[in-house]
Amino acid sequence: MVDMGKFVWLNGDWVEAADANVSILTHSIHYGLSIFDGIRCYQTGNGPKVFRLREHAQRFCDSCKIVGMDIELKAEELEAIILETIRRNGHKACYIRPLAFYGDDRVGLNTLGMKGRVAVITWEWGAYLGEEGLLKGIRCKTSSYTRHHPNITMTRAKVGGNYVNSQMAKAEALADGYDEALLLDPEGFLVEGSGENIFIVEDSKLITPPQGSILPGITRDTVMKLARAEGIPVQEDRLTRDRPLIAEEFFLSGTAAEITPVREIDRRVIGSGSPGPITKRIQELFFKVVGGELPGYDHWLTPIPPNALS
Ligand code: PPE
Repeated sequence: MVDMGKFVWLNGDWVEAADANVSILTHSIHYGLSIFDGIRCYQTGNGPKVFRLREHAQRFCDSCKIVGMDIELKAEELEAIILETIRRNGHKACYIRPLAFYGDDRVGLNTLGMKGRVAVITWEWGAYLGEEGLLKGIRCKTSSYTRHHPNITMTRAKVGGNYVNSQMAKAEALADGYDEALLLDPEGFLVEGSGENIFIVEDSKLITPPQGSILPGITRDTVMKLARAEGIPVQEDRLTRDRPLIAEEFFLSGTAAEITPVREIDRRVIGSGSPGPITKRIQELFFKVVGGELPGYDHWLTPIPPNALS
């Protein structure tokens, strides 16, 4: 069982987590059209702070717009609801899951005119790929599943249904004894993990796949900005699946996965087999930033006000 915060915001009210339930005819359960995002709130020296809340709230609203789901909520309103949910639940650090879905007002595929319902759920979530993974690196498998073409399902949007593909890839990788799956796009270029963006280090430069079929991750953007500020060159380039095998370093980025080093892909050891200097430096900078310990990045951290909704 996931240990949720005491209250969930559901359609305009805070309800106890145990009572935050939906009908069996909930449209999104039947047809997979839901929108979600994932945000982390970190403990800092000055109380809990939400990392890049503005960007996550905006992406959530953009995802709804992309699929034509009307949630009657602006990004700023969602931000206030998220902050108030964290305050009510008394979290010091947590993962935040805004969710938009179609309810039980209709069956059938016609969603025109339907309104999206919204929930904000929080829970405490440790290292997504394990503490040891963060420290020593994980083992990945190139998946037999292909990442969506953006004209099949729109990949900029965090649509629940898009994640059927990620779940297949993840289950396959785990069943085969790996920790995570890596996916190729329909043209055969390596683009993403099942729930993370990817970076390789080549000639001491960071290289990450360009926008296309990827979810343009907020952690990906954070890594690119931190690296450039540190004087580490960053390039966007398409990656054939053989390129990471001979890269110096490889890591994954994501809200849940944070900065997770990869030590092995398809039974080939990457670099020295343990996290390399650039991965370690990026990881260190990332945790300093989210912990409020690096000057100059306060604008990425939102404190929890006494009442965000007043
Ligand atoms: N690609 C995919 C496919 C993806 O799902 C995520 C986040 C990212 C890249 C990284 O995006 P960002 O979080 O903005 O840096 N995946 C979320 C879901 C994890 C889950 O298992 O649930 C997350 O990290 O919150």
